[in-house]
Amino acid sequence: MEQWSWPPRYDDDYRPAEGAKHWFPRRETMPARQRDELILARIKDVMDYAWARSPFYRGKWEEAGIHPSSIKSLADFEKVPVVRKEELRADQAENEPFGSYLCVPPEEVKHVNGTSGTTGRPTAFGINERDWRSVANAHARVMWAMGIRPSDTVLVASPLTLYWGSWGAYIGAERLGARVFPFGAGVSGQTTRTVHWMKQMGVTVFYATPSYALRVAEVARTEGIDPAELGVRKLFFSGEPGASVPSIRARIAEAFDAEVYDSGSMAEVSPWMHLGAAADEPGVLCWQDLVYTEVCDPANHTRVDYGNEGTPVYTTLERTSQPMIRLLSNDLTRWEAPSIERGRTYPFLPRGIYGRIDDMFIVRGENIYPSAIDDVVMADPEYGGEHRIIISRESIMDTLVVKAEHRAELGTDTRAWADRLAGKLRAVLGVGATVVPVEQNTFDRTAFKARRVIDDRSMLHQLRAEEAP
Ligand code: 8LE
Repeated sequence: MEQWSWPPRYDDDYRPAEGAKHWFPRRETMPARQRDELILARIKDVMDYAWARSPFYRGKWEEAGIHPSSIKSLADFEKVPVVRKEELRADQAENEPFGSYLCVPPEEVKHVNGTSGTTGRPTAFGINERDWRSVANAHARVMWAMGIRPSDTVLVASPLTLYWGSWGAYIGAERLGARVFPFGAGVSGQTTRTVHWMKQMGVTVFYATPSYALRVAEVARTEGIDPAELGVRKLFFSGEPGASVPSIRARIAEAFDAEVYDSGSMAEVSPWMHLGAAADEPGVLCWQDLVYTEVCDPANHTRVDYGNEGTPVYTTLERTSQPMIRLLSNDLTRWEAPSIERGRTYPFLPRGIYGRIDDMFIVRGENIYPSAIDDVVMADPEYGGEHRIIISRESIMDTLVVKAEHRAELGTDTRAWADRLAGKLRAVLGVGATVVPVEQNTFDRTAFKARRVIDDRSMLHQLRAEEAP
């Protein structure tokens, strides 16, 4: 198979012909069953490698009575215990700075990325040069499938911090041979400059979070620039739900008059574009030969059948520095069987990742995802650009309040609009929501991942805990 070896070795000079649809046609279109056999063999290589080098993995597997040699099928592999992010964090705290799951000598680590550390201890990602190149090659390949070409100018409009999203997009675009424009995001006043620089540099491809794309469009308009006139032909995203949420996707596509591609799993399992779209449609493919994805039952971590919902569990097949072997995402998605109709024989997540299991809340027995509320609210033509979701506990019942900005300039009746929106929410969610209209620009905009849910119940729980003896 094309440049398929362990440890990975890519020809950095390779690039398909401009008109080619696939970067690696065989790897991308071979019968899924045949690929699975190669993946199984690779999983064994990766497990042997980690067993020999990582006290973290060896200890974990010994405790579970598993030796790499006992994995004879992909079904056997489901018995390998999942890794939780907390375990990585704890192991790293004990084995500074990269944890005992680092499988190369620390001197070999040439790039450091990390989690933001807004919740708990930040985790450092130590990446050797080989992995950095593999990620660049993998991302170039997925971006090629999005139709990005060397003649493009790719704007990286996510924070150029420890966040792997930005760097992953950067090195992918660079490897593909495109022109990369790392403008970043998150600095005060930067968005206005972004808009003007986009125009000036002739940006044709835009990478950021979906929330930030909408912000850029909003600021462009206040600057008197129609975002559709900026010349962007494609936008690709990662970091949060949005690019596969119909109304958000439509808003972005319409604003920029361009194609929208979803991508993204988790920084730990970079190449994170292994969940990446290959067409201008909602959903992502699971590029199994890069990172093997199993959509699993959250209770027992075995694969659910195609057609069902579950939580993705990821295994990197090309990482040598900090390989991830069955990393539990705690996100939620639904997967479908591979079909050559989609141009690549990979499983498909038709709605992308819809959110974190932890972010789901239950109001009167109904499971509700913030992204489902976003979808309804953002589909409304009178929606003013930002909202907040407040779950509060009045008496015994949980209640859902959505504070949404209303476009007052339309001159329509705000109260009637709020009632109408509440009706739409009830129809979709199955529970009533109170819609509180607020003025436009009431809420802060984000340059990164949106945080729209305010959970009043946690405040209540906290008060109770403090009251307890
Ligand atoms: C729905 C993938 C990357 C580097 O952009 C990223 O955000 O990684 P990070 O910071 O480790 O956050 C991972 C989490 O972001 C995932 O577990 C998931 O909850 C969310 N996420 C990332 N990409 C998407 C996403 N949720 N759709 C996406 N495309």
